[in-house]
Amino acid sequence: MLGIRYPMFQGGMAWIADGRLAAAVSEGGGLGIIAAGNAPAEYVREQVRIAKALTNKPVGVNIMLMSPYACEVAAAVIEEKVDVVTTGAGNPSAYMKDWKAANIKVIPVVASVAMAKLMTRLGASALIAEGGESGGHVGELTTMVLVPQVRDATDLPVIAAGGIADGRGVAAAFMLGAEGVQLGTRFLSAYECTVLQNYKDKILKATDLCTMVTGKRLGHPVRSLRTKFAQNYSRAEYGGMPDDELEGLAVGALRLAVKEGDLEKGCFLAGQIAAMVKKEQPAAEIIKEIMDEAEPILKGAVRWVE
Ligand code: TUI
Repeated sequence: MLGIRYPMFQGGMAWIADGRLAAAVSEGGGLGIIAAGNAPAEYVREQVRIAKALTNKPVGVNIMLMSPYACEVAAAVIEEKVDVVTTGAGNPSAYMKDWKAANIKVIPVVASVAMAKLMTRLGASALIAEGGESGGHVGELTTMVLVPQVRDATDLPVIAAGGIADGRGVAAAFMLGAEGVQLGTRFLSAYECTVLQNYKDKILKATDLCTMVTGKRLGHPVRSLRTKFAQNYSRAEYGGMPDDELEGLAVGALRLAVKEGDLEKGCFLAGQIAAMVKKEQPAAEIIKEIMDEAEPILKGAVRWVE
């Protein structure tokens, strides 16, 4: 459907997944995805052009639907002739007709069965079933529970996301009914990922309990590294800080982590699988290593009886 060698997407990580990372992933045989995040359309146009100058392979754009610029980015991807659009953190129904008319393949993240059914009805090309092991904005369900239920709710290809960082995770996702995977945290360690070195180092040093979810009280739960900021926010959240003050704490926190490496005020988004990200590598090597590990696992189907 997409003309990619391996059924692997690189997740659209706000302020991190730029044209350079996306191009490197697409050149490596996966689908590179530029994250629009909270940026205006002009940023997205620029990144699409950077990616297209670096690769002839398809590249996607992820639209974060809570962004104040979501509407202008939705129009820009049509003008820039983007091949694939993924969406996150909301319901893209309002844009589906225009994207489809422009022949864009629309692949929304769904966090529930109801959303999977709605997106199927509205003409999505595939669905990303993202469980709460992921970094960033999280739904209620885990990957283990969400993927098979989305598989049963649609005839579309299902791409599993959340908690996958190696070949075993890919194989497990396929066993649950997925036909593709999306990885975010693992690509933070790609050479071509231009995030600050201290962000990468924090991922490389992460251990199993290094992430936590904050923001539930205001209805936007987000998984991030357990930094001083995350712990302070959590204390404020459960300590009765008024909503407007709490919102103020979170404003710009993502950008401060990525662009300034600010440990006091920055929110370092990361998935639970961060502990399994061990070294920096070229994006193409990450993809090949993972898929080479998954292949024999999937070929050697379990036999219970001799
Ligand atoms: O979107 C993500 N991950 C993200 S977005 C982000 S930026 C942000 N900044 C501040 C607050 C919140 C986010 C950082 N990480 N992943 C995809 C994803 N989408 N996970 C869950 C969902 C989702 C949730 C509800 C998709 C649809 C949905 O539908 C609700 C509805 O409106 O019906």
